[in-house]
Amino acid sequence: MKKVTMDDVLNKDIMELIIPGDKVAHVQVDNPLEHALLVLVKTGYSAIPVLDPSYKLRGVVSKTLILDSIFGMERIEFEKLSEHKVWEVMNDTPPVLKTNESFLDAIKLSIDHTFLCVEDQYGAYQGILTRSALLKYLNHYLRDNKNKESACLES
Ligand code: 2BA
Repeated sequence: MKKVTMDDVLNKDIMELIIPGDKVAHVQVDNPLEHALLVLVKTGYSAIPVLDPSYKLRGVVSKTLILDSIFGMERIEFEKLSEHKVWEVMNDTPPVLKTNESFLDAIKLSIDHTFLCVEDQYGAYQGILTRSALLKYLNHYLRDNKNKESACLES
């Protein structure tokens, strides 16, 4: 595997680390909650992006947000799953990373989020960048450097 330098890390094009939009599970703003819950349960993800019909990012919806919305004072109001739409419960200010932002910007945002939604400079949705993709890349860099240091000490 190619050695990674600190400059490589700081100048890493985040587009090389993202999961492209066509590989990311998503729901539409107008989908009923029951459809969103089904997608979340079947894919196994706890949260996924919400898009509109023009494929623009509108938010993020999670199992927790949906379940929280159907808990009434006395019972679980299952009928709400078919009556309410995704846009009513989603987080409409999801963490967004622009494609021209730096690797360090991505790390900073990822401290509080397991994944970031990625948009280009025109606001077109590109996919997601997961915290695990960033950690995997950093892990490669740190281990590579550690091995280099050990080799220097031994010689
Ligand atoms: P979570 O759903 O909370 O998933 C946390 C981690 O659990 C994932 O980390 C992955 O390592 C594992 N995991 C969960 N469901 C999985 C599944 N169905 N298949 C394989 N592994 C699964 P990451 O892969 O780094 O994902 C971080 C977050 O990004 C996920 O959080 C999810 O909210 C979102 N995500 C990742 N890939 C996605 C995709 N293809 N479509 C939609 N959302 C995705």
